[in-house]
Amino acid sequence: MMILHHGWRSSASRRVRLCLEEKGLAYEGHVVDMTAMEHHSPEYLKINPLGVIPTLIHDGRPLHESGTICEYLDETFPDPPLRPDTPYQRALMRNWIRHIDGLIGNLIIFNWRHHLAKTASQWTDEELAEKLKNIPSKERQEAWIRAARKPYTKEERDAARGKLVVLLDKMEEALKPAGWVVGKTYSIADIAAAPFVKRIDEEIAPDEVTAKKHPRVHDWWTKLQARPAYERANFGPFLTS
Ligand SMILES: N[C@@H](CCC(=O)N[C@@H](CS)C(=O)NCC(=O)O)C(=O)O
Repeated sequence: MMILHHGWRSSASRRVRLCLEEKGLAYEGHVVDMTAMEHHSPEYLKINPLGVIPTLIHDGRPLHESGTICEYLDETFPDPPLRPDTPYQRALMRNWIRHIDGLIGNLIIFNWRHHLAKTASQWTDEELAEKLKNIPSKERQEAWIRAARKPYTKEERDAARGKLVVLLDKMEEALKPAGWVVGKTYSIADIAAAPFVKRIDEEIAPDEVTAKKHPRVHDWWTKLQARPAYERANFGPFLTS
């Protein structure tokens, strides 16, 4: 049995859920409560030294990094395949995943405002300092300080939105030959992009995921959401509760 430590609204977790569902793999889901800092507890840091979600446990062994987890799942359970069949295209797929991973900070600017800032802003300075001690990376410490004390400004949100729109531009170009991000078929590159496009379409820049602005991305997104695995992966709305 596989166990997935995840969050319903976490983009990286959504990727892995989508991959598991595409493969038709059964798993036990453990929701990690980020507002309670469960992902920075000593027990969790043992299975995920970066203190982030998701983490997959397979055969008792933990694995972190959503892109790596998806590739691991595809190698371990090859049917249906989710990687292109040439080394070159697989390399391109990895570069896409890496590129999209590098954009996560631009989602955090929006996500955390709705989701974690409400809780974090109520912590006292002492509580905040105590929590920061358990966060492994400087970058994420800074993100929590921002969530707790210094909300992102309109300029920062605009800049982040701009970078996410550039992702759509890049995808628009990549989708030209076959309607998928890499090569001729659906792959982990599409899975990696899906949670980002979900957030952009839902809230960050809905007018950009349109037939008028990015027609190929619009068609790709319609096609991706129609996949039975998408429904089962339960991306859900971000902005509720
Ligand atoms: N590159 C990592 C990113 C994981 C990540 O940033 N997860 C976020 C949720 S989407 C998280 O756990 N954030 C908690 C924190 O930074 O404290 C992956 O793809 O697994």
